Amino acid sequence: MLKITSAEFLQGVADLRQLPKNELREIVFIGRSNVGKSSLLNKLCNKKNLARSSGTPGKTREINYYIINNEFYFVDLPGYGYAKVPEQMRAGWKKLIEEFLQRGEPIGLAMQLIDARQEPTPLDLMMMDWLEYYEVPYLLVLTKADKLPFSKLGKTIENFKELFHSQLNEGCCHGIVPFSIMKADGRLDLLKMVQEHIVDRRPTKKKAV
Ligand SMILES: Nc1nc2c(ncn2[C@@H]2O[C@H](COP(=O)(O)OP(=O)(O)O)[C@@H](O)[C@H]2O)c(=O)[nH]1
Ligand SMILES: [Mg+2]
Repeated sequence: MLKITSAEFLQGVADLRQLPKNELREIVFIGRSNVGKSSLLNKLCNKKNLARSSGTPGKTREINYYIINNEFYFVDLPGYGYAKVPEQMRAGWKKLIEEFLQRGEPIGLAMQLIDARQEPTPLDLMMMDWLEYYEVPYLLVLTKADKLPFSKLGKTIENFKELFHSQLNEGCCHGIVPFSIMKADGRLDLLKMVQEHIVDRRPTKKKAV
């Protein structure tokens, strides 16, 4: 099982020219503001304040890079869906995210977060369309699962499966995982997926002769 022994904030990126020079595999976190992205990152790393939750939702416009075990990156994309963001900023966000996803190969896995209690928003669906289009393997993570009774959680997962059948081509979706910061089990499921996707797509090292 993957053990996270070190996790540090590396840098914020507002423009793809500022991407870290060291090309390591990336695990990318995507979701609307307030969905629980910072909480998930902190929980996976067992660090209380690694990902800074921004006071004003929608204010973080940068892609935040964290370096994990000196081996791969956790990448926190700016949250979306905050109503008060001006149109011009929204266009900038779209361009940044689309260019980011187009890079393809460095991205080992994306985690698309959706609140377990809510229907996916049009922006959530657009994000999943992009992930499919750019062939990024991704997981659908249903956050705040503790706020739903167990029976309803099962129904929610069924509804998402339906959605994949009817609207998305589901080729790149590697699973639907309920998650709660209150419980340990979702964390282990996600770490297992992280481990698989940093190993599988890692470039082969040169053999010593
Ligand atoms: N009950 C519950 N609350 C959560 C969970 N995850 C996040 N939250 C709360 O939701 C709010 C937004 O979380 P945050 O991680 O800052 O969201 P972000 O904007 O997506 O980074 C905070 O008040 C968190 O404490 C969860 O699994 N269960
Ligand atoms: Mg956050």
